Amino acid sequence: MKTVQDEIIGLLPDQEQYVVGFADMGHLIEDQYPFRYAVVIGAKLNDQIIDAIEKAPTIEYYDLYVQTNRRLNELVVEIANFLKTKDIGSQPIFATVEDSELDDDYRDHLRYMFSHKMAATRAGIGWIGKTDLLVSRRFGPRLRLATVLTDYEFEKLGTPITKSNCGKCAICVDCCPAQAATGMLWNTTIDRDEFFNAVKCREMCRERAAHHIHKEISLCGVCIAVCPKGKARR
Ligand code: B12
Repeated sequence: MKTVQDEIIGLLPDQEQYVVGFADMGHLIEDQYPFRYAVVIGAKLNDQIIDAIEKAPTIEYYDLYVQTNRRLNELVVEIANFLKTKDIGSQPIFATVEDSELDDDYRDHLRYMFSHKMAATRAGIGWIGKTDLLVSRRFGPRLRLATVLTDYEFEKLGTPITKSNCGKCAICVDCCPAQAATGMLWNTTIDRDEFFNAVKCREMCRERAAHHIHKEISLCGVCIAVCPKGKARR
């Protein structure tokens, strides 16, 4: 008989283009959400489009970002609706944060109340790289994430990843146009602000997006493009 987990995996449109993980969030989100478990979905980003990002975002990357968010948002709603048919409580967390959800605290600290990357490390999908990206085992950082929180205890939960696997590689640190990273290796006891300056990153993202694609958005993608973990093996 198919488990709930198998059925969720079956909802993915294409197994080659998506990664899915199941996480026990323990006490990590209990102050914010009444759920303990998470289904994390990663949608692979197109290699040709990512490879074409050299120093700034391209219009093709912007279109991919919009499309991927839409696909992921639809998928997490579909998973939540499926869980509802089984009387299982859940809440989809979208890939993007709407402007209406953002308060002054977010603008000052650039921290949203739910981190997809945290759910992804707990699900065993990957680790946090030196420029604070989720580096997945399958697609490197070339993926966007969305999550469904639930109170259903899945049959097979992922094994959490608690430290970086980037070793001495510092390509993303050297290539970051904002010089936002210190090069320190991540582990679960280190706060983002100890190794990554999100304010510098955001300023550069907005400057480059305005200049190169004429959009008011925080878009860059250089750290995604240069990571050797995600590059297609040719
Ligand atoms: C705010 C935000 C930004 C801010 C701040 C970025 C930042 N690094 O914090 C700004 C505007 C600068 C930004 C920029 C970009 N962003 Co952004 N952003 C977000 C958003 C909305 C929230 C992130 C957040 O709250 N950060 C706060 C810190 C504290 O959390 P965190 O960085 O997520 O991760 C920390 C914790 O998770 C912790 N952690 C991980 N596992 C565990 C386990 C335990 C036990 C503990 C205690 C901690 C822990 O480790 C991390 C470092 O401390 C997320 C969407 C979301 N809801 O998650 C997207 C998101 C992080 N952004 C994303 C992307 C792709 C970008 C850009 C590349 C833009 C672009 N699309 O071109 C750039 C570059 C970002 C970079 N190098 O980090 C992707 C990342 C995908 C990936 N492969 O990692 C996300 C997940 C969106 C998505 N749906 O996929 N972003």
